[in-house]
Amino acid sequence: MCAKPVTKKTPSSIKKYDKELLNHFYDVMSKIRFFEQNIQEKFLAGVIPGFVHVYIGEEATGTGIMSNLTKKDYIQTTHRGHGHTIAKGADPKRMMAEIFGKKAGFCKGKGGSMHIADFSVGMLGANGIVGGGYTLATGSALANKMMGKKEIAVVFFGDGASNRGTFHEAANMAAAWKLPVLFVCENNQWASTTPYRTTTSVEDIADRAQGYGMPGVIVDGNDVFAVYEAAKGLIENIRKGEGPALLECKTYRIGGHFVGDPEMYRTKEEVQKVFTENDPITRFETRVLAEKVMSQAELDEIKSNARKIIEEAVDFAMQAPEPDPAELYQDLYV
Ligand SMILES: Cc1ncc(C[n+]2csc(CCOP(=O)(O)OP(=O)(O)O)c2C)c(N)n1
Repeated sequence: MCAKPVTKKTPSSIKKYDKELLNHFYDVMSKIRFFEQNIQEKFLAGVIPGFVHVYIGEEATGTGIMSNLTKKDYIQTTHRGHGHTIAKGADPKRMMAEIFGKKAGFCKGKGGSMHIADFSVGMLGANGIVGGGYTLATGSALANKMMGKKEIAVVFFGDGASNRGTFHEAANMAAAWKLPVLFVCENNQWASTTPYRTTTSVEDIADRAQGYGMPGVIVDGNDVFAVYEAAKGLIENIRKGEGPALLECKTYRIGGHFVGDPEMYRTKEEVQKVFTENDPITRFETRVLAEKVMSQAELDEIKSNARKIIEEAVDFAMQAPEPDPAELYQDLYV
């Protein structure tokens, strides 16, 4: 039996961070925010087909974790996976084209928002099936172990998904076979319209790590520095062959469950309070300026470059050709 989960605190100082990593954190979080804001706007204008779930408010978790990975490490993400995919290094133009249903998209426009994959950066797939990623990530970690590779697999899931049986099956197998997997629960407090406390038997989802004999860590998911450091420690141990771990990032879903959600189940004041007091991007800006590790001019330059890249991705997707109907039945089986 492993010990109770520990809560990893924010570093007392960020002066030791090198400039490149600070710039990277801000660049990735800004790109994710602009990407999602553009998606919201275009979806509500009726330009994007299907259904979209945005990652606004959760940018620090994906960014902090992915900053510890290489392109050869694998990730599996969810229906809310645009942010993870950007943070893993996928091209925003091809992502945007996929979401717009265009031929230039990662899946030739046939997958859409919930089914983007880019194997070239180790992004094995988003998944419309809640809890669909655990066993795939565990399988890819098993493959890596059998082939003697040092790369790991990371699977992202929500608080709602933590109650699926697939979590328990994959966690047990990963722990029993000491597979190189990091289970990352992004506890954004909501599963669709349901607050997690009404459906979940434990106070902290990280408590479940003990049941499988793996380390569990809890971290403030809106603090990119805390997430980065918590993930770093766990990933170092996973790479050494010590087996899987569970990281619970406490965050908040600032957007509705899906774009267009009337959000009858919570108040506007609740969401506004989080946005005002706990937005991960504002918190980053406030901290780097207070500790004088970045200047306002540097932040402005990174932000305007990120905005330009995302606007170019939108233009690319708007102008990209539609898929040819004759290709409808191609690529269904591989
Ligand atoms: C197996 C399965 N059950 C139900 C759904 C419908 N559904 C889509 S998202 C969602 C809520 C997921 O909540 P959570 O795992 O906390 O992720 P979040 O949306 O908060 O990121 C549900 C129930 C589904 N897609 N797949």
